[in-house]
Amino acid sequence: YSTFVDLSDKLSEKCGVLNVTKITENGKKVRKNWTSSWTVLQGSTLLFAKGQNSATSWKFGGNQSKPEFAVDLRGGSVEWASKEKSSKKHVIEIKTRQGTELLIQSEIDSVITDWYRALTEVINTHAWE
Ligand code: I3S
Repeated sequence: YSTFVDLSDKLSEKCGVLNVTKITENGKKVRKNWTSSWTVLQGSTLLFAKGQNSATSWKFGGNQSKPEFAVDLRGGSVEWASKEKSSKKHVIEIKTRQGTELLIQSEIDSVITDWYRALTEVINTHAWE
């Protein structure tokens, strides 16, 4: 675990494993499907890679390094999800300008708090683009 922390500190991007589900796609409500996903914040793009070896292949450019999906955070919003959105603890709701809504969650509150901070910073930085 400490190796992982050391590695991610050296990368300019933020990354880690989160639980993720889409709730809306292109403005339409979709069925929740929580999955554990390797998550990367790269500039103003948030990328998700599914699969067991996502972390390794992402960093070392393996053939699974393509993201499962990616969202552009510019012009979007981030907030703590209300109880109506999920019964889980520590859930963040992300809305994009393109009409996608996602929930991301971690059982570890320091982890999700760091993500909240990072995402808020990106959204504030790119608010007027
Ligand atoms: O908001 P919902 O519909 O109560 O979300 C829950 C369901 O999506 C449920 O799946 P199915 O209804 O497809 O079987 C999930 O297993 C739950 O995890 C969802 O709720 P939470 O509160 O965990 O986000």
